[in-house]
Amino acid sequence: MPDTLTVYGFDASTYVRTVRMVLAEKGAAYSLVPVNVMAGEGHQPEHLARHPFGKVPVLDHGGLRIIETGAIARYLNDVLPGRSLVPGNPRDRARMDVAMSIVDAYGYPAMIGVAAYHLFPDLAGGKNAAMHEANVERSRQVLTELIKLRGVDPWIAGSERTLADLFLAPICFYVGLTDDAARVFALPGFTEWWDLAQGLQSYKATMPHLG
Ligand SMILES: N[C@@H](CCC(=O)N[C@@H](CS)C(=O)NCC(=O)O)C(=O)O
Repeated sequence: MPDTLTVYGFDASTYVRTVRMVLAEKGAAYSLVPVNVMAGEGHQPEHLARHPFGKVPVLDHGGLRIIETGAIARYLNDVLPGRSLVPGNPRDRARMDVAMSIVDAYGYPAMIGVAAYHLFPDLAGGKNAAMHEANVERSRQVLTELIKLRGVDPWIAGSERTLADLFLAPICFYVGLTDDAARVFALPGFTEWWDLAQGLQSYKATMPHLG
């Protein structure tokens, strides 16, 4: 019997959704064990034993535990059959890695900041207008750099979808729910990518159930 795949996390998490999109792209069966970090469950001893920094996702594959979305996504891409989500050529692979790093380091904090301002301000420490404007500007800067990286290609790192697209799409989903979507997304070339990303089966199949 093949080793089972278990993801610890919750479907509203953008990072968890990236991992779920990889699994959906590969057509892999897995179970999602709920850990709602918004309800403080990430810092319960049971979860800290899985992830010392109290974050989701965590992957368990037949007893092998992996944390950090980039590492999980690359591991799944390596071990699961199906079309690779990592470019075979070094040039596009570097573009993908740069994009994933930009999304992780600068995109997530700013764009989730924009979403939190509208959707869950209490969890983000209240509404701070100055910080919000800074997050909008930062989000636009991040998307501008990613569009530049994409160049003439349809996807961020080339002619096919890669992990970079699967990193960005779940975060754009939340910005898209807010009144700031128009100004954050009003960048030349963004809509073409966003339309493609929203059309992915793996995107549609992992829509979070927001209460
Ligand atoms: N660097 C981590 C970031 C994961 C992350 O920030 N996950 C969020 C949910 S989208 C989380 O667990 N937040 C809980 C917290 O910060 O306490 C990764 O790549 O997996």
